Amino acid sequence: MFNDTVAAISTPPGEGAIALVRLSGPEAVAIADRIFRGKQKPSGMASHFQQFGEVVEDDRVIDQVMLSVHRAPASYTGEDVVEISCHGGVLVTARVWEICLHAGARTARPGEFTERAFLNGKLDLTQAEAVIDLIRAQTDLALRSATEQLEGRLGERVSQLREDLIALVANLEAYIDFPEEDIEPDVGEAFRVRLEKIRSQINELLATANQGRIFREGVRVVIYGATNAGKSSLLNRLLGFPRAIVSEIPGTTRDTIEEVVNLRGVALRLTDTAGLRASADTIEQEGMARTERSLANADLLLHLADASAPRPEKFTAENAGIPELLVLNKSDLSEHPEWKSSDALRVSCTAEDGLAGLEEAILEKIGEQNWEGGSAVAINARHRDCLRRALESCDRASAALAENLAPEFVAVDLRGALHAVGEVIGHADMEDILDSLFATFCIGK
Ligand SMILES: Nc1nc2c(ncn2[C@@H]2O[C@H](COP(=O)(O)OP(=O)(O)OP(=O)(O)O)[C@@H](O)[C@H]2O)c(=O)[nH]1
Ligand SMILES: [Mg+2]
Repeated sequence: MFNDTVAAISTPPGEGAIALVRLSGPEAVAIADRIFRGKQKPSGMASHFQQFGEVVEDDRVIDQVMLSVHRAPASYTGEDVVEISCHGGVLVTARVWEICLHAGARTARPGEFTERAFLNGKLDLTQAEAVIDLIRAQTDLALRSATEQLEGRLGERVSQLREDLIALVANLEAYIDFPEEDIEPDVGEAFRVRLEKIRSQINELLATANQGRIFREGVRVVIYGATNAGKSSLLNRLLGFPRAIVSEIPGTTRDTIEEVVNLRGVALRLTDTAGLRASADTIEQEGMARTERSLANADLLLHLADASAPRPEKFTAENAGIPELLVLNKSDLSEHPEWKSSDALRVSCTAEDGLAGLEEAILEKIGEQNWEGGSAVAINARHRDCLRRALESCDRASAALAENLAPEFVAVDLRGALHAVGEVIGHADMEDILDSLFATFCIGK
């Protein structure tokens, strides 16, 4: 528990109909008593009720407000929380907040309310992260994923995994520490099976990493092709505004340009790239090197070609495994015979033709890859890092077991795995092993 009380303006800066000033900590209610004048003192109010009144400073009324009290532990942070809804002017809101500070609160750091919620056990770490994801979500899909994470779906799966590991470690350590107790260690085949189950659970979670990245950042769609094919024109069309410079001079785009569009609830992180051609210009060469890097990290490629020109040389791209759509632009011009048998999509950026069909095709590809997702439980980069370390530790434990090393070696690796899994949800693990160990083994006899 914290012994200081923090205050912050919880609504975004700027003018609004209402702004919220929030206090959290042991002194929250006492501070509210000092600054608020209403029918009842905040300290006399029932939890989760609101009251109309005034915020005053030296008997001067600063604003008329609604104030609510949320008593520990049934509050967002798990501490006493007071929320003051004031009139949303920039100055008046700042005054109310300052008065809270004068009355004994300290300025809250960014994220401190959620940090306190986590440290007071109201949320696990995945849920705290979901709060940020929820606020930042730009599409329905990202929102759904964040909501499910906030509800604790990911946290539950990781907790289950962690409990399985704790049981395994506890069993092994009981065997090591108390040989005279004749504990049947679950070693040999049964132990291996349990460890294998844990490894496959970790692998299942790791497999959601790509999905998680797509939920949070969007599908990386890279437009590439020969110079002058109309790549920048296509980016502008899909965005709906002229973001990139378009010109008839080949080699116009030199840097990669990235923008996010929301295509029916799916976020697309669209990248326009420098056109590919042989060039002696060092800046253009750097641009093409950037194109190559974008291609390597893409989820979906849009290969754009000029329908009125012959097929460019080296036409097939070497981006193995990344789904790709071939798009022929400039369909308003007469098509070059070389494209005759091609089943590529035809569009015209200038005549605005075929673009709805292209959007359809992009969504279809995304559907094929299952990126719009059945279950929205998906890990983020931090979780992936922890889980990879956990898997490595499990692999080492497996190897130690296979080599018939002393159980101490296996235990050390399993503890490493447990620690890494605990990091996902923000758990210290020592006590839990002891609890589990003592629960299965009567030490006091
Ligand atoms: N006729 C016709 N011209 C187009 C179409 N789309 C783009 N253009 C023209 O093609 C030229 C090149 O367009 P850009 O969008 O700059 O091409 P780019 O692929 O980005 O070119 P670089 O950045 O140089 O690689 C411009 O003059 C555009 O106006 C189209 O659908 N039809
Ligand atoms: Mg361009």
